[in-house]
Amino acid sequence: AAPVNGNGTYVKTDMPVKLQAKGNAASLADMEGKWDAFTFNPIRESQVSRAMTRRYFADLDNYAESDIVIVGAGSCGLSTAYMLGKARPDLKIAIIEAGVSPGGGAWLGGQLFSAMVMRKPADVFLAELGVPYDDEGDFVVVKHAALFTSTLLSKVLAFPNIKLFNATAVEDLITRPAPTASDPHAVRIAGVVTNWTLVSMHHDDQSCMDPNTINAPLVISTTGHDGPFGAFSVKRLVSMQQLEKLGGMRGLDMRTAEDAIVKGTREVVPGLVVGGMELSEVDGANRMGPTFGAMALSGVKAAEEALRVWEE
Ligand code: AHZ
Repeated sequence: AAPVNGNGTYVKTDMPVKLQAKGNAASLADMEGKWDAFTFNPIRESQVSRAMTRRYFADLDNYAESDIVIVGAGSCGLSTAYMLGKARPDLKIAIIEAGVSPGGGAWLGGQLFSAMVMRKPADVFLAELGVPYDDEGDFVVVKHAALFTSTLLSKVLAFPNIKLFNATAVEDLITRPAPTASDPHAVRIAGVVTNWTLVSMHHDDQSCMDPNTINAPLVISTTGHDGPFGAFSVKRLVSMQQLEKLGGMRGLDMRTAEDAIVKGTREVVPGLVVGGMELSEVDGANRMGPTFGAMALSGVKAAEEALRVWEE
């Protein structure tokens, strides 16, 4: 059979016919007890290189015009992507994640502990994903945070209309003038400026390496609270004078923080929806520490907000 690409469609291969031979197995059972005679099918290094680079550059070309860009693939950004990918297979959605490994802070439950706590009613999101949990009354516990994150990630990556560009940082926002009666300098966000994260980290000691761009009428920013990379878009809104100042994330209060983040998830300036802990920096909301229900449901609401804006 011809090889298939990630979208499940058949693609032409450059592999010369004379290299295609032996070593095919219909199932793992075909290999059992036959390891002495085992051999992989032949390959040439350039085929590996081209198999990767051709797809990557085709994706860069394709997603240079996206419908929605999600900045940050933490628990909120991935939850947003899941909802959008499921609801709207017709939309082209790019996720830009600065880290090599997507998932943000959601690989552990808190500190170095494995279990992840979600307060009800966020259990419905786990049920939607098919992630098992222990029911402890008002909250549920997933046995390992990585089970939540890897399940969510695997579903997001399987959507044919979603492309994750990891190890890629958003360095700036694209803006277009959108003056209003009260603010002649108002803009709308119209895409993102990107660079490979390793390049972004070396602007101080390398000569100028200019960035790349993705045009999109709608950007959803979920870059987490302030830190080396976090709260990226909302800090930029302040420096470009589209927000007067940030409220600044307040201390931890589990009782109030999660409701505030979910309720506050919204389009903060035209074309930019903000969700997850990045929002706490805008609104001066408390942090919640190691409970993740608000991240999942802020993602659900961010997707709903994005589709409302999209349809306007
Ligand atoms: O790498 C970042 C992380 O994976 C990524 N990111 C940040 N800046 C970026 C940029 N370009 C591209 N400029 C960028 N990617 O954004 C992701 C944010 O994930 P996160 O897990 O930090 O944020 P979240 O809001 O999805 O989840 C927050 C989880 C927290 S923090 C917290 C507390 O401190 O009390 N409690 C919870 C539940």
